[in-house]
Amino acid sequence: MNWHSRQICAPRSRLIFFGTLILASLCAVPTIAQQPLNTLIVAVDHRHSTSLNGDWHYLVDPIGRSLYGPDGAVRDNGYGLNEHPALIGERKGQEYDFSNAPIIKVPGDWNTQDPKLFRYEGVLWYQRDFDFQPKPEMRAFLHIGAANYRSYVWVNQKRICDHEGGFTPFDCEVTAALHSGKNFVVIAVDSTRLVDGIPSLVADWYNYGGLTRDVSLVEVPKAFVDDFDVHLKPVTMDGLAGYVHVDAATEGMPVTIRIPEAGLVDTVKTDANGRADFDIPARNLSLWSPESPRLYKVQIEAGEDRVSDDIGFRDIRVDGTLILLNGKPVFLRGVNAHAEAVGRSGRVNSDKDVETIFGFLKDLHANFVRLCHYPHDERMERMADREGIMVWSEIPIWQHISYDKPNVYVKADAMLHEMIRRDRDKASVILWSVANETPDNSTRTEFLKNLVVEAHRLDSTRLVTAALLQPQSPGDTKILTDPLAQALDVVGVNNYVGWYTYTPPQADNIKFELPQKPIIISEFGAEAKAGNHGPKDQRWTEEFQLDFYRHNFVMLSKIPQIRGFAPWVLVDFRSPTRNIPLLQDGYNRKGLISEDGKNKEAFDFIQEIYKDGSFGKAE
Ligand code: GCB
Repeated sequence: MNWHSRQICAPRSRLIFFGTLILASLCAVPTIAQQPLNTLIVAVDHRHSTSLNGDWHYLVDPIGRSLYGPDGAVRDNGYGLNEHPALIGERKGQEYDFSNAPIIKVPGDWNTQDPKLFRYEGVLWYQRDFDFQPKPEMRAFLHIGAANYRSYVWVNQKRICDHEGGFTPFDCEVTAALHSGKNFVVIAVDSTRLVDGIPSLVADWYNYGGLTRDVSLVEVPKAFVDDFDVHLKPVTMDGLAGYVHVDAATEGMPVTIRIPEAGLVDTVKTDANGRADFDIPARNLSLWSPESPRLYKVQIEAGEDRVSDDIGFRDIRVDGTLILLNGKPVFLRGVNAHAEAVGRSGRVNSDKDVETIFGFLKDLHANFVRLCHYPHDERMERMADREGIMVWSEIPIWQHISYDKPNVYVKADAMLHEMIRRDRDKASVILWSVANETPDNSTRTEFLKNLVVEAHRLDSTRLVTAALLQPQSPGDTKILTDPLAQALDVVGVNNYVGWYTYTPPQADNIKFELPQKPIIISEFGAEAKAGNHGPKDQRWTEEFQLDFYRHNFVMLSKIPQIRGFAPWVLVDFRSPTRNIPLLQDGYNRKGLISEDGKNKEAFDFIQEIYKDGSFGKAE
């Protein structure tokens, strides 16, 4: 059975709080449970694949008529059939034609590729032809790195799969739909914001629509490794453990895990579900850390299938209020980053975009980045692995979503699964975040606590966190009372004292009472337009932003259990809610760097603090 359908309809503990009745209704939720199947193959970037990036034809359907029928269900006679209008004889089909439609680049959001589409939110159809020669005994999957927000896929007129969620990959099996020679694929992407979507209607980032990440065709043997996990055994650190899952395996199929550089090899056998667990003693591994980001080539062999990955081994855990990396206290000198390309418009989706961001991180002397507020392009985590930058990765639960709706929980759960499944092979990822700044009420708390339990169940080798709202208690002592904190390993606290409340100098007198857990100040920041200079009490000047950080570091450094900082935010980013002409012009200006790559004064200040490294050395 397919991974998604299994995850949605099986009676799992995480759904218990909705009760059995609701669970039964979950399996009838049409948008997810009845959708054609898709899966998620791990380490696709390490497999041989045929890129389908490049030029695609596109057609805009602003009212969605070619995709949805009058009842809202997906039509089976829409543009997915890729028909052509009859110029002679009887009318046939609908009135559209991809063959002479304009061209759009994939990967890429549509908003920044055609000025007419800049503010467009809705349905846009992509189509391209490709050549294919089926190989005997092989299967083919269409891999889509991310498509925002809902997507519907046809290949050679067959409806193949759907996916909801704008920031995680999915793979659709196309073996039976492909033939020798010319084939075509049509993908409808709908970026409409939904009350029951994740995020919901409102977010402080741009709703870039489309096929925003790589698209490729992956060919694998009939039985192939679709998922695996190879990790250092927590606490004892004296071996490797994990599993390999083989899709379409016969029971008892041998699976070999080999790490030549460490002289390790083990062969285990799949069980009736295609899963093979292993446990390999290993005492002399060089452990991954920011100072020494060692990666090992891990080779997995199952039947005809071979996959190799670059994996680092490390232990991350909490001891009281400390975060321990490989048994030693670590302090996270970080920053937040949105997935917005620097120096050009649009989403980060190339090696060059990623290198630019990591150039800034290195320049800042950061050892940590919070990839907000959704999973980023997989290249980011790969680079973090190589560069020794620890990562916080988050699903897009941002402030208000429909916490009371079971089908929304199903979506959140799917996004959590997809995030963890894609990136569990990345040593750099130390924190899974289930949400950002959510309202403190019991429905929300139950919802998120269940996600925390699920994250731990899926992955016992990482810490679970969430960014909580700034404590709002009256007076100068801010007491964090949100009960969600108790469920978290590490508590993220967002804080805008000196920007949304108080003035920067007033921050000196503010105190915090926070849980006795490791605390990361997951956001703090103030806006400044690069090049706008003036007195330090004048908002939107670089001097104000600098003064904000000076006072904030004084205030925040007094929190004894603080284990990391992430200023908000590395680079100015597009936001539909930032509309002060000349100062904002559609950008959130809390960047330490402008959208065209210029450092503001605050960058240099934080760089000095991080470079010095004495901060957080106390332990
Ligand atoms: C926040 C949000 C972040 C916003 C930021 C701001 O608390 O988590 O998404 O962009 O504040 O600039 O207001």
